[in-house]
Amino acid sequence: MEPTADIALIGLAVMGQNLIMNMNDHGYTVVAYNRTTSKVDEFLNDAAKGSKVVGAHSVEEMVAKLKRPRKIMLMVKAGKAVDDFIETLLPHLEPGDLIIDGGNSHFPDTIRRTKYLESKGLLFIGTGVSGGEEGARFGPSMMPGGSVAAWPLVKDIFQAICAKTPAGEPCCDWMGEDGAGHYVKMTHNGIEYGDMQLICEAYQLMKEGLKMSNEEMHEVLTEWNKGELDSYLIEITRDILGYKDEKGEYVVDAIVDTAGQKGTGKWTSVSSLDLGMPVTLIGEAVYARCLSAMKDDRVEASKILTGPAQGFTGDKKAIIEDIRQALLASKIVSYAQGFMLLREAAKEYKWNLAYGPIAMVWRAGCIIRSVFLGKIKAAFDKNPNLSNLLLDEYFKGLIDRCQPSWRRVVAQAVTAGIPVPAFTTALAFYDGYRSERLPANLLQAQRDYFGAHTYERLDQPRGKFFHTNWTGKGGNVSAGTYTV
Ligand code: NBP
Repeated sequence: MEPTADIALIGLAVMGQNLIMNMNDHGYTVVAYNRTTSKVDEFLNDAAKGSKVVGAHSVEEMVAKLKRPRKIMLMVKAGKAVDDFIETLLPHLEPGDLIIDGGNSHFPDTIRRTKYLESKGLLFIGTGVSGGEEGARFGPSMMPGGSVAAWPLVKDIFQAICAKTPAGEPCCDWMGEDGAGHYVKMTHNGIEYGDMQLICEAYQLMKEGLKMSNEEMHEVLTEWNKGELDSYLIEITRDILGYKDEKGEYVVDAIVDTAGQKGTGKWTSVSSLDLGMPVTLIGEAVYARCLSAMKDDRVEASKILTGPAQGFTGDKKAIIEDIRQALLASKIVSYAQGFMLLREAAKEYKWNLAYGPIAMVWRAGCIIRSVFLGKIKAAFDKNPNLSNLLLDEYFKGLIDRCQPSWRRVVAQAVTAGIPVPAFTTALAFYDGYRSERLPANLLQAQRDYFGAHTYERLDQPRGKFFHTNWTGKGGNVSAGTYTV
């Protein structure tokens, strides 16, 4: 029988099934396969009933149904399952065939898999897919990277099924070599952690500082979502704050205050430390989840440790506007840090990342989609070499405008004893980044004092190192320079 299918998809859980139906809607013939093959029949008799989707009950059958070069997309649990499937597929494929991993894989795995499969004459793509179930079904944001020669093979399919910006541009573009796509997706998730934490801090300030009801906060977020903060996460928070159960009680109030995490925020923070990039807001967002998870300790500590008892003072409406502006300014810092990380990763891993297209890919379909990302895209379109988002005219103007509010909110929160780690770290970063001189001169002196680590001098060329015998007891031998 002549092979007729355009692509195969392995992994019939929520993401896989929805992506298949999305591809089907766009005219592609998809072969569906799953480790537990009974799920193939369930799918064909349920969601895929009446569609062009064909099933396979073995890898041989699946491969036989595919047009050459074969394109096989994995939507399985990240980690060992991906490696196991690659090994299972290998004997059935031939040079030029393509394996795509659409799961949330860690980028070093994607780098390794690209090299491995290319060494066997095959092509590999690791693609971030964002937007959850609904995104997969009706248009996700997609971030593919891997074997460069693989992109033309899937470009049409991916750009057909992905989300589109309000201007109609596809939210899927080639990110770069080997792990670039999964790195960009990881950074997306890290930024998502930051955005969520910032919104939670705004909520805490209104709830604890201003003693506002859910209904009042719901109304405030409804307003926020009409302006500069217009985004998916503000929209769902608005809806959550207004949501009551069948007994007429707010569900949000019944939820235990311990946050879960699946690791992509941690990966982003670890990578930022590896690359020496101060991505402080995402780091604080990860730690805030960790602190929230220490519920029993916090309950104990709350009975022992004290803090100020006061709420906020001042005009409520003005403070709400201050909170909105503090949120916006902190968000700018978070995205500036995220793009700093991408820039450094591009250098380290030799990826040719394009920042405007990355902002465009995140503009719709994904969890961090927002009007704000349109402004980021415009900033990078205007200057593709922009070294930091904070230096773009539009964002500089916004920060200038929001700054007084931002400082007032942080000061009020600190005075009232309300924890706002993301708001405060964003402001500290901003103040650090704009400082010509930081106290690291003293730090270098300390390092030289106890470890003879040497320092550079302001009155001498950079790269020339000096050591002082601070106590008169040490020798003049200095430690070798090294970077940690
Ligand atoms: P899951 O992450 O729950 O994975 C389920 C699929 O993996 C099933 O097809 C299952 O087969 C297969 N699988 C497992 Br579990 N262990 C396997 C193994 N050792 N060997 C072969 N297959 C194995 O599904 P999902 O939520 O649809 O997510 C798929 C991927 O997409 C994941 O990497 C996820 O992180 C990523 N992702 C998910 C979302 C989301 O919102 N859910 C969003 C974005 C990205 P079985 O049926 O035989 O058990």
